[in-house]
Amino acid sequence: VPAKQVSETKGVGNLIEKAEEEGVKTAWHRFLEQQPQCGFGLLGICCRNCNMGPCRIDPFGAGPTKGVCGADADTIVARNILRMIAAGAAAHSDHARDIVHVFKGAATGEFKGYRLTDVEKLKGLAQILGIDIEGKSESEIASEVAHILELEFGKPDDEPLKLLMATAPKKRIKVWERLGVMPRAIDREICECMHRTHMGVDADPASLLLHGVRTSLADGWSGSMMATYLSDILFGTPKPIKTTANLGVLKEDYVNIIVHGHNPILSMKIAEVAQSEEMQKLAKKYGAKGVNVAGMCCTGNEVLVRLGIPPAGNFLMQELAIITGAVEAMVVDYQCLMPSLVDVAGCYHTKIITTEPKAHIPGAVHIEFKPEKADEIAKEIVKIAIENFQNRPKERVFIPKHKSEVVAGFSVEAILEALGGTLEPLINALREGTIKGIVGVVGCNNPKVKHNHSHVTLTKELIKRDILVVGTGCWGIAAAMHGLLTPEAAKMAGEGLRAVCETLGIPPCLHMGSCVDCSRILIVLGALAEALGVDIPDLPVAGSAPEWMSEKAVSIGTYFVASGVFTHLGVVPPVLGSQKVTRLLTDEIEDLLGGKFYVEPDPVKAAETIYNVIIEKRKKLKW
Ligand code: BF8
Ligand code: SF4
Repeated sequence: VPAKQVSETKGVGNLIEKAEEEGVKTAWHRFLEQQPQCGFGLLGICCRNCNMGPCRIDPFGAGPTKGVCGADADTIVARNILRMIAAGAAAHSDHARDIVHVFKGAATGEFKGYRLTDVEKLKGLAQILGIDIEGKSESEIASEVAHILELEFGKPDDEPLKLLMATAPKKRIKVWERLGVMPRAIDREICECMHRTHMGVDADPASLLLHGVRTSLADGWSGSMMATYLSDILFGTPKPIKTTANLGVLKEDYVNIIVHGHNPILSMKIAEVAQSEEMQKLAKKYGAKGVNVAGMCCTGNEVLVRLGIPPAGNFLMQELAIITGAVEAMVVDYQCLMPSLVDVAGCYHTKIITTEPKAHIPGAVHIEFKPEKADEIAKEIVKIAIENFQNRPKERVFIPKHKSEVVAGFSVEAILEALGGTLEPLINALREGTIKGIVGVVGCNNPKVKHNHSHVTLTKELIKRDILVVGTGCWGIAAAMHGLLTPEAAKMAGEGLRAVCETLGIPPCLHMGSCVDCSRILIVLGALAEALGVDIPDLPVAGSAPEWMSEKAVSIGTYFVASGVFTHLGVVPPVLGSQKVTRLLTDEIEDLLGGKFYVEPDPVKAAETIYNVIIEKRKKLKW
């Protein structure tokens, strides 16, 4: 692997070289081994949905144009995309289900390790859900909220999702009603995706994609929304918090524990327990100066925005963290965990600790995390890490020293506070053109793209054009590692945005949290639209996933589009095998929903186009 060229981020190249010297493979090596990747797969025209297949469509029309059952490229591509949306929505929403469970246990007092931290937010949520809170205790209110939210998953009626109705703007709801895509229950829409894509059910690409829209709406405006709301209530609503990011946050003389995955239920506990005096003392007994917790991926974002735990890296850096030789344990829950972690850890002393009944990795140590015994289990895990410090081969440790300053934790509440309590100053800045627009940049890393290059380049190009960038997920960590999340980064912004940031003391790019926190972006969009009396497609805003890879990103992209947002993808989705589906997603869907997908791998060109779209929208608003 050309180590110095695969990433934009300092330290990555050095660790890839270290990996090669030590005979360790990373995602980049395996990506090369996979070349050339299957053309049918890339175009989305292979189907394995029944055992008459697998079937492949000849993209040049010289070979078969239909599968054994008669499904053509349009049907196959649409079905495959729908299954991606189903998986993405399932991941976000199942995560939400686990949080509701803990929220309920915290409310009743059953789960002693958790409590209701943000009671104001709880009351606000209860009220928008139509619960009368007068004279009720916190615990009663929370139990009623939990009851409504539990039903979001599988309520049997055809009424729309309650949380969506409570949070989405009225004008949007009308659009969805007209199209017949109002989601009824989260599990039901996901289940229906599987049913429709079973052999011999829905063959119409438009009908399939519309159900994809419905499923993604269930994710964004209910599943993910719920995960964000309840995580805030349990662990506190994020406020701007300072820390550092990149591999340099690992400490040579300390026991290093990395929390990786998505659910804060585990990571918040590990962070809390690791920082306890008892554990710090124990670490000293084993010859370390203390215990140091660092984050990876979205659970890293959860503890970053609430506790200021420094992220050691984003998705493509999970193996590299182990390759430093300085990590005693990587504690994981679910999603975005490379099974290779165990192989890499096998070359060092690192223990991979899986904790979720739904996410085992062969070769890992499995310690099941149970919320009723949260403190005990977290302690057991932290102890394993501490005891493992003595096994660290010191001569093999190499921690790149790079790290950047970060200010993260811009929840909607925090943004409002920075603005002085209302959206008015932001709306005025937008109207006057001091800020031209707002773009939500989100999503993963993908070895098809130079690591973090598209995230960073696109972001810089946007802020240069006076566009405020907000975002989540692995983008947030990329931006953090590249110094884009500090108030000083305002110097990289255009004159207008720079002045606004300097007045408010905020960065030109606002880190809003993990991927389920894309729901925070939806709330901002809804609030802006309602304040201006327009619909989301009228706003000078856009979305982008410059380096996306996961099925969750497909669901997010789809609910952005369905919410009326012009959405850029920096990596080509597997749809090009069907002109019809490609046209639907990148063009015709706009007439129905006001948003559409735009695919452009070059981040500079993408920024230019996004800017032009925003200027067009401004013109229509007569701004
Ligand atoms: O949920 S951005 S690589 S860590 S999928 Fe995964 Fe993508 Fe990172 Fe978070 Ni989101
Ligand atoms: Fe082939 Fe149709 Fe079966 Fe798919 S569902 S594998 S296209 S026969």
